[in-house]
Amino acid sequence: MSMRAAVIGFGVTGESVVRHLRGRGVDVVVLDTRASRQTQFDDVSFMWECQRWPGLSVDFAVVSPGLSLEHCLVAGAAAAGVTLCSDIDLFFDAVTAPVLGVTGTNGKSTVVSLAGHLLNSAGLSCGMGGNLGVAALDLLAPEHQCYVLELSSFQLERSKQQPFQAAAVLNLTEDHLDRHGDMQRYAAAKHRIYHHAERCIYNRQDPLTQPQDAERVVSFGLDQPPSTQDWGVVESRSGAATSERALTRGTQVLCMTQALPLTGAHNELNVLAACALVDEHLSFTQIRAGLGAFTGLPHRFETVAEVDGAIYINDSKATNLGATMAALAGMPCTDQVILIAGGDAKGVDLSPLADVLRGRVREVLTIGRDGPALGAVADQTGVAHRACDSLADAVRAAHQVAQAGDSVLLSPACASLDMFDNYMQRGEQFAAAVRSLTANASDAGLT
Ligand code: UMA
Ligand code: ADP
Repeated sequence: MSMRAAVIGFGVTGESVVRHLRGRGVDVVVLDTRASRQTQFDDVSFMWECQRWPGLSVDFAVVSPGLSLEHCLVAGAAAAGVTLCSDIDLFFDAVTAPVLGVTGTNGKSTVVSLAGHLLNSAGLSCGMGGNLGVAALDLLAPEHQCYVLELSSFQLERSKQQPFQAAAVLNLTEDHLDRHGDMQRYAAAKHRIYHHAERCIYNRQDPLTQPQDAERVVSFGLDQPPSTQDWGVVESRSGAATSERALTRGTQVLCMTQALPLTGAHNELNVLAACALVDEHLSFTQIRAGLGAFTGLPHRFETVAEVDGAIYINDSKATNLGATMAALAGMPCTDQVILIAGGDAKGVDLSPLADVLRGRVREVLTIGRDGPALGAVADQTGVAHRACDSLADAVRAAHQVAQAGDSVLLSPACASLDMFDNYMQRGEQFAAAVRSLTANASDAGLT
C-alpha cells in the first residue's frame, strides 16, 4: 500500500514538497488555512481554509517553515500523534552528494551565494538554495556534486537530521523573537545545524556561535587565526605608515583584502566563512580565481549612484539591527553618513544602535511604524533626526543635507512589511527615488 502524507502550508516549500512526494508515488493531502488558489496538481487533495486538524490518517506530515509549532494545524497534528517533519528532513533522506549548510542572523544569502559561486566557478556542479529562495527539494538533481543550503531558524527548529559535511553559524544577534520567544531559544534553533555536522564552522568574535561538544571545529574572524586550520586576517607593515591586510588560513595567505570586490568588514567575515566552507573541495588557486568575479547580491550594501558628490547605498536587506550596525560599523568615523531607517522592528531593543550612530551619522531620517523608536535612540546620542512620510520623502530630505563625500545609506534595521510588499520593493523604490534626483539634477543642467 502506498504511503500517505499531509503537507501543511502551501507556499514555496509546500509546493516543492508536493512535487517531491508525488514523484515518489506518495499520496498527498495539502492543508492550508488560507483561501483556495489555482494549482497545477490534479492528483492531490487540497483542504483550503482549514482551521483545525481534520483527523486525517496519514503516515507523516510535512510542515512549512513559516508555521510555528503553536499554529492550529501543526499543534493539532502533533496532538493527534502524527509524525511531523520538514522539507529539510526529506531533502536529507534523498540527497547523495555532500551538503554544506549556513545559518546565522545576517550574511547567510551572501555566504551561500559566494560558496556556491566558488564551487561552480571551479567546475563543480553545485546546487544552492534553501531559505535563499529555491526550496531545498527543488535543487535535487543527479548532476550536482554538492549542495550549499541556507537554513533559517524556522527550518532548523523542526528538522530532525542535518548531516552536513560542513555547517556554519555566521553570527547571532536578536531577530525573530516574535516567533522564538527569547534569544536563548532562537540561538538553540540555530545551533541545531551543528548537531550532526562533520565540520562545525563558527565566528570566533561572536561567542554565541561557538559549537558545544563538536569534534572538528574551524573558526573564522578578523584577527590572526589561532591554528593552521582557522581562517582570519593577518596585518603586515609594508612601509613606515601603510599596513596591508591579508586573508589567511593559519599563516597561509589567500589574498590581500583590497583585492576583494565586496566592501565592508562584515563582507570580509563573509568571505572567510565561505572559504572555510569550501575548503575541502577547492585549492587556494581555485578560490582566488572565483573570488574576483563575485560582486555581491542586490539590496545588500549596494551602491546605487553618486549624486552631487554623495554616494547612495541600498542596504534594504538590513531587516534587523545587527545588519544595520554592521553596515555603519564598517563605514569611516567622520559624521558622513545620512541614515534612512525604520519600519517594523519586530519587537527588538533598538538602543544598541546608539553606539554606532555617534561620530558616524550626520542625521537619521526615519520612516515607518518604528521610526519614532529610532528617533528616540538618536535623541540619546545627540544625532539629529527627522520623521519622513515616505521613502521618497526621506531620499529628498537626504539630498538636501548630504554634502560631497557623504554617504546616504538606506539600512532600515527593520522589516519592510508595514510599508512595502517586501525588502526588494523597498530597495527598488529607494533606487527609483535616487534616480529621480539624478534626473532632476540633469534636467536643471547640474550633472
Ligand atoms: N499558511 C497557512 N496559514 C498560515 C500561514 C501560512 O496556511 O497561518 C500557508 C500559506 O499558504 C502560505 C504558506 O503557508 O503561502 C507559506 O509558507 P511559509 O511561510 O513557510 O513560506 P514559504 O512560501 O514556504 O517560504 C519558505 C520561507 N519562508 C519563511 O520561512 C517565512 C522562505 O524564506 C524560503 O525562501 C522558502 O520557504 C524556500 O525555502 C523567506 C523568509 O522570509 C525568504 N525567511 C525568513 C527570513 O529569511 O528571515 C526566515
Ligand atoms: P541573510 O540571508 O542572513 O539575511 P544577507 O546576505 O542577505 O543575509 O544580508 C542581509 C543584511 O545583512 C544586509 O543588509 C547585509 O548588508 C548585512 N550583512 C551581510 N553580512 C553580514 C554579516 N556578516 N554581519 C552583519 N551583517 C551582515
